[in-house]
Amino acid sequence: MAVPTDTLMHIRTCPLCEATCGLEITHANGEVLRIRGDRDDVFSHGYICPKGSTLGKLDQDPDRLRTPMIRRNGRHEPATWDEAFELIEERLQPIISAHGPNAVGVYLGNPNVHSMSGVLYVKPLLKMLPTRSIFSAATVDQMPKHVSSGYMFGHPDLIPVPDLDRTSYLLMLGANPYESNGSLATAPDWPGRLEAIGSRGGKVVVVDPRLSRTAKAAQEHIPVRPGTDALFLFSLAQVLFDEGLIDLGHLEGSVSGLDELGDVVAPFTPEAVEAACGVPAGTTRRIARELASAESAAVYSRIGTHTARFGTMSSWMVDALNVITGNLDRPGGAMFSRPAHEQRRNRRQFATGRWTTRVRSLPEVRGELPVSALAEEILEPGEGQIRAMITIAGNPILSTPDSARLDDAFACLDFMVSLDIYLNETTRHADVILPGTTPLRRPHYDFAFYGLSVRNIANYSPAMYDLPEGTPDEWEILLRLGATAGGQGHDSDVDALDDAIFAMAVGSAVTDPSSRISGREPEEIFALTTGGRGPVRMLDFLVRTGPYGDGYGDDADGLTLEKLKESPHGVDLGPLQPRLPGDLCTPSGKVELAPQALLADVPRLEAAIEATPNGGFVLIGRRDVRSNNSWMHNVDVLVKGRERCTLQMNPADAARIGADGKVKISSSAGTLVAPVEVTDDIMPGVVSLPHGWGHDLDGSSLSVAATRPGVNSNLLSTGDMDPISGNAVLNGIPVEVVPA
Ligand SMILES: Nc1nc2c(c(=O)[nH]1)N[C@H]1C(S)=C(S)[C@@H](COP(=O)(O)OP(=O)(O)OC[C@H]3O[C@@H](n4cnc5c(=O)[nH]c(N)nc54)[C@H](O)[C@@H]3O)O[C@H]1N2
Ligand SMILES: Nc1nc2c(c(=O)[nH]1)N[C@H]1C(S)=C(S)[C@@H](COP(=O)(O)OP(=O)(O)OC[C@H]3O[C@@H](n4cnc5c(=O)[nH]c(N)nc54)[C@H](O)[C@@H]3O)O[C@H]1N2
Ligand code: SF4
Ligand SMILES: [Mo]
Repeated sequence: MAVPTDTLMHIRTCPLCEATCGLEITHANGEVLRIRGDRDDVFSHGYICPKGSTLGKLDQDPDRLRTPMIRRNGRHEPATWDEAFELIEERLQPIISAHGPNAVGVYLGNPNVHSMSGVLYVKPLLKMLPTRSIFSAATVDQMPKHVSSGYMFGHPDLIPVPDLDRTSYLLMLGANPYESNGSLATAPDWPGRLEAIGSRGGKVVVVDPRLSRTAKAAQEHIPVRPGTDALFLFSLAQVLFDEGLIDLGHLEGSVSGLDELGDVVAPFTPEAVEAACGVPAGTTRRIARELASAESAAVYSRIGTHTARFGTMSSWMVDALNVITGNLDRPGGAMFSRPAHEQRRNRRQFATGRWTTRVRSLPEVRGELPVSALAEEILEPGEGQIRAMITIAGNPILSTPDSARLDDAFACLDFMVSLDIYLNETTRHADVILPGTTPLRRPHYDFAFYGLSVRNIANYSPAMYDLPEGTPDEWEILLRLGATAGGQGHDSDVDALDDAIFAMAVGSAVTDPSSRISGREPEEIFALTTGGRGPVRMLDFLVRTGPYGDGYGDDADGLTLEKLKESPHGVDLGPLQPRLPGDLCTPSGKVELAPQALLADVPRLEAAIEATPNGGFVLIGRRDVRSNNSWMHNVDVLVKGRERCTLQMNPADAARIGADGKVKISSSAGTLVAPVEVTDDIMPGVVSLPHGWGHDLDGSSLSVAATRPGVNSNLLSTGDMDPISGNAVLNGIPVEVVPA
């Protein structure tokens, strides 16, 4: 390939998943020539996965939306920004006037946490449109972790991460970072970091109904019956209490509820739960002793345990095990990151259920409602019914449970707006689609994931391409949408709104006695802050007032946006440091091992001890490194090759039912037909189908994805949920499988 003379090099952080890899992008004349891992990145050291190298293709995808679209007579047609916002105002305002703001539902998808705009500007939108009908991908994902953290540590975002690079023992449940690249524990190159644990004489144990790639690479794999992790985790704790292996380490004196915890786990002996979990009692006892005797150890669990009936019970016991083995908040154990943008958190009692859903009275959690309840909140007539929807970077028609019903519900809405980069399964229902900003055209700093990182890192990337003339950035779209929906008019002054938001942030910092800029003049702070406006200005402010910041002058060596700009490969702020008890936010100032709200769900778990398998199949999901939930299947290099949307089944099961070729899978929610893949990697009685497929719905415009549509696994998931967190049950769904 002849390299054009005007070739440019751009360094940026990949925003696609939680791993935050550094990319080195060679480009010329508006075309990406090559993307490879940035070997000088302080965190990823050159690691990259197949998705990271496709950002140029994503940007150039002809199907990607570049102008607003308005649906007229059932077809989406290009429109101007003014036309789009005028129509939003004209259609949304009467609904709000007649039925109130709760008649407008909002669904927030996963990419919101992968962009500066989403993290910083969705909140102001929701403030302007003060609806309580808020739903997000969090309730098909990690809500149990927020709930257990809220009760145990006092804040739903105080989430400990395994200290991967220093631990000598990692017990990992329901996670497959060889495919997912890790979640709620940010680390580029999980595979390399896991292998290093083995190389330094440590051990990785993977608990998973499937022999996943991660399980294959681990020192030990323990197959578990789907949905029974909580029983297994409770029994580990039972052994530790029973055998006198409790050691609180440096948290001695900072923990409350130890005796109650001991009492509550007592019935969950390894022998009692063995039949339900499928884990031999001897194995459970051995793992408990290994955990207790390891030089350092971390228990870590992810989506396979969170999207389950006892998601919060599992999440609680994971951290309880870290505490009672003395591993919470110590090097090599489970620790808390301290990101550069962190602001002080106050102590307060975590609570849920401040309001509830209308139809099933399901509690609000963190200000949102379970997405499993969205369809009924739209379909069930009556006071408080949702009549209009705003979806922001989400594809709930593929990603959330009982999708056929949600598809029907969206078709019944009076009005819908989507902010998205594609006309896809969800946005095809929208009356107006506003085109979002793609990764190469926006600045980036990982607000969400540096707070969950296994090392403290700060890395800022400017936009690689400017936005085309007249195209607003996503934060501007969010503000204009908020103002339009909130009745401030469709052509509000977005810059003035942004200035007001920034002034508010500065105003509350200078009047907060604990802030580093307490008592300073707001005007002085405005004048010193760089970054123009929008999220980059806010980043400068947050970093400078954060734990490593220059404090606007009180520490000349401290971090600023300017310093981040001078370090395109990132700033390494070092390994994680102990933070407890000082940073606990519980009213008691202690780790709460046995919060009442969690104790209340234990009887339900106890009843599950008796629920032994009935011989039917249960369905679980899985991820493939080339996918990213539902939305990267339009990039040809990621979907070519062998079919990946297959139902995995154990050979013994396949022989028993005569499965060969295609099979029909049915649950109480629906039926679909998929190719079977017979493999020893999955335990008998369990079948696995990936999510995010099913790109064959009329009205989408995904020309590549449509050639390899696959099937939507969420046609089979039901409205079933973990009652404490409202998280959907996506793993462990009873299904019937027969040859098609
Ligand atoms: N059965 C089953 N279902 C699952 C899961 C599972 O394991 N099993 N996993 C769940 C999990 S963990 C998650 S997080 C959810 C995800 O659920 P969602 O967030 O609802 O789904 P995504 O597939 O991530 O869809 C993202 C949407 O954002 C759009 N998009 C991408 N980038 C941008 C951008 O920069 N700006 C804008 N405006 N739009 C953008 C895409 O086109 C797409 O429409 O799925 C969940 N669903
Ligand atoms: N390639 C790729 N990467 C991704 C994504 C993607 O879609 N594709 N999505 C991103 C998102 S939004 C998220 S949240 C993360 C998720 O990241 P992970 O949590 O690592 O998710 P998975 O890779 O689905 O791994 C879940 C594992 O749980 C197992 N499992 C299923 N049911 C059970 C059970 O009952 N018990 C136990 N112990 N295990 C069970 C499955 O077999 C699977 O191996 O990945 C992120 N990264
Ligand atoms: S692992 Fe995640 S962050 Fe790294 S290149 Fe792949 S998609 Fe991007
Ligand atoms: Mo997720």
